[in-house]
Amino acid sequence: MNGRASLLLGAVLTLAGVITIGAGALVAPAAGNSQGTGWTGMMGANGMMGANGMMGSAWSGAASAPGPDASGFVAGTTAAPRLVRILATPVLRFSPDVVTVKAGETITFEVTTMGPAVHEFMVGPAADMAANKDGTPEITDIGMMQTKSLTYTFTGSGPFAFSCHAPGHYEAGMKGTIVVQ
Ligand SMILES: [Cu+2]
Repeated sequence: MNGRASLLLGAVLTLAGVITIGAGALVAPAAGNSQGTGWTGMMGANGMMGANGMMGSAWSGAASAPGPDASGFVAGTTAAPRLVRILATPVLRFSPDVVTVKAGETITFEVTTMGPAVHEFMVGPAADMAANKDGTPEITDIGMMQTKSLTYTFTGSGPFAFSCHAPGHYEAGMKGTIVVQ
């Protein structure tokens, strides 16, 4: 598949994903009618695009470890960082866009791109996000369905943040907040 065809396919898959979310909400009260069955077959929870299908499983192989407010929380250390998974979405948002950490905690962020836009993930002092400061820890060129990881230790009280600096993305609001407890 050439690059252009690949890009087009990506756009179609992304569009289908957005439609699935809408259709799922619309047909939920009327499950069993022909329209609902159709969406479920190809695009629904167990279909190609759904939670257990091709698009879902590609990024849900490992769940985020419990956060400070959840039972089972274990603070991440440099020897055993805590895993936080973040989705970079085609609407130029991170999901989740707020991550809570304990002061001094070491976190491994696993960032997966969903959709055709290529994203970046930078994390560090909030002031360095706005400035896109050179030397701030960052992973780049995270393409569709790719996952890349970055490990960062949150020393001090911050404020810390994360952001994407692919052209225009930060300006469009592709940023997130680190809450230090
Ligand atoms: Cu981005």
